[in-house]
Amino acid sequence: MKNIPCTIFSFLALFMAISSFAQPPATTQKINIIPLPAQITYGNGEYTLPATIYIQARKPDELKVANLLKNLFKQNGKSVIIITTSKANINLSSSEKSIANPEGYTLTVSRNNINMKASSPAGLYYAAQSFFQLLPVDIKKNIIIPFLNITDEPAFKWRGTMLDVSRHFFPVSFVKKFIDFLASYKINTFHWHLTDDQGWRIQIKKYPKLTQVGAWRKESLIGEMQIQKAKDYKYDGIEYGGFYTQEEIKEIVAYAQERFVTIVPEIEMPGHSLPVLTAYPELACKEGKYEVFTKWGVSKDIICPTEKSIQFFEDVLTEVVTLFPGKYVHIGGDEAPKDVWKESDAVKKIMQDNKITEVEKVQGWFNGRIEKFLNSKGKTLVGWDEILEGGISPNAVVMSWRGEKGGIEAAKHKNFAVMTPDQFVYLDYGQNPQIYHPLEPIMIGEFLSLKKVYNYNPISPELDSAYHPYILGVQANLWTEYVSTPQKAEYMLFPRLLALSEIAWTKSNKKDYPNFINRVGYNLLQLDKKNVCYRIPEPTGLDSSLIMKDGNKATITLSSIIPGAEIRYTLDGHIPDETTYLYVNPIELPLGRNIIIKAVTIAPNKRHSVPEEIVIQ
Ligand code: TNX
Repeated sequence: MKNIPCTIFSFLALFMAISSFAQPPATTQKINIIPLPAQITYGNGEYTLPATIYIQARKPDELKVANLLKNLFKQNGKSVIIITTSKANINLSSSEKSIANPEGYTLTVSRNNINMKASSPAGLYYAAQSFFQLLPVDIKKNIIIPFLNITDEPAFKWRGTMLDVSRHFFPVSFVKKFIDFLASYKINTFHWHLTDDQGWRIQIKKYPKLTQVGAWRKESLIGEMQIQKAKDYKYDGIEYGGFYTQEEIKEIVAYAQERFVTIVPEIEMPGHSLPVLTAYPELACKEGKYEVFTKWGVSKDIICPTEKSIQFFEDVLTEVVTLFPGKYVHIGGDEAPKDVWKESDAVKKIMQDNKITEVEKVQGWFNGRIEKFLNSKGKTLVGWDEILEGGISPNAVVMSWRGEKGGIEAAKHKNFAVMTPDQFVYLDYGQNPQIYHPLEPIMIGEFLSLKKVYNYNPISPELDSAYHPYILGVQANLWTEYVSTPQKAEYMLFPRLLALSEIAWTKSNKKDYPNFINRVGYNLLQLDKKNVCYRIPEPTGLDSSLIMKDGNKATITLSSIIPGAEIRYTLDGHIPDETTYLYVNPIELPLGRNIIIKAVTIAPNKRHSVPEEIVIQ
């Protein structure tokens, strides 16, 4: 049976909230901020917040941060008074001219008080995010924070995460929770993949059929498509869909702005656009009846690049740019096979009129038209790396997904690029080296470990330093063919999103994986407080390189990165649970008997990891 993560999780969380919570003793508590700040120095001693906490704030943005702190403290039984004079326990300032980077900040905890300083509202907000992570998991008790001095600023400007809401639709409440995730880890860009073959998800007033028709598919494919033969595909027979009204979009945009997250909307063209053709078949090169895709993959039916289609997208984008205040608009551009274009008289005519000799280049011409329009609205075009193939303008931003090649090529042409190579940052890839593990939920057939995300450096060694400034940053993508619920999305995001935040924010010369995973463990406990269905990491130690063999015995040392987690194991092939052996001390086993040892982590929230196993020979 497939493990459906977290179905009972909300009950457990409720239970945990009222029961005593396992947490590391205060003495072992370290500084666990993710992403790791640029610089931390420690003092000698600790500051204890009093029962009534005074927070100083003067300007409106300082007051906003003060209220964030106040809400958190009040929910935990503390009283908070916001004042404008400087005799407070916590002082906030967002007009500290000496802090050059607008997203940078300082945070000091000293004998007298706690100070958070920045030169802009965003920086102050990030100081507060770091402060939240300094707090103990249980802040109902005394809040004791070690004396320290943090000076921090980001490595990259574009720290992004993409959510695909086409393959599966996510409610407004989850989109907001997703934005909260980004904000907590200082990820400032939410790339919102709003349209694809399987559903159009944004209301466009001029073209109501886009959502009346295009937001719904007749049914969905069952199971992992990549391991089935096309003739065996089965469908569930259940109509599926949904979309965001413009009112909802405005609400989400405002929500993101409050948290210093910029939304980059993506409207795919000319490929991945079956809902457009279903609603408005006159935009196809070939007459016919089109259908919103019910399976995954790439459709050969793409939009015909005619004047009518260009007008259509200009109309759509006119509404899009009024909804999203950010500078960037993503037009997709990936996976657009030209089979239909090759046969089309309309495309032949476009090629003649514009002296284009290869059909592939027609996409470049089409993108150019759209880009001109976006530029006229003050926006910058972003596209997947396929946009390079048809030729791009000097202003377009390339999102490098088929490895790093596209990003490197773009930067060498002095185009800005965002690195999002699939093999390092695709969070729809599985988290178990055994891809089709029976206890993992269904997912696309690739493996991407936490460590691999963490070790990725967005600045390729192939790139000469003169081009480094063209790498705007890095982004993780959550495609959702196999991610049908918010819980599953959380399972795929965490803990790997923590690694993404760190490679986006922290300079790469600070890389230290053991230090990172310790901080991850502590952060997972904080995620419990937010009801997040993260994937429980397996125990470490069942790796042949870590097992000590000596004479005729093997010694196995197990550990979990989650503070307060239990490890349970079996030696008889059964899946460990609460009733099997509790790991206390290193396990000694005789060699030469082929003993299978299986172990699971049982987190303080009572959820179990997938078992890890090895045969001791
Ligand atoms: C490729 S990444 C796609 C998506 C899929 C994804 C699955 C990109 C620009 N195109 O349409 O969802 O792979 O991993």
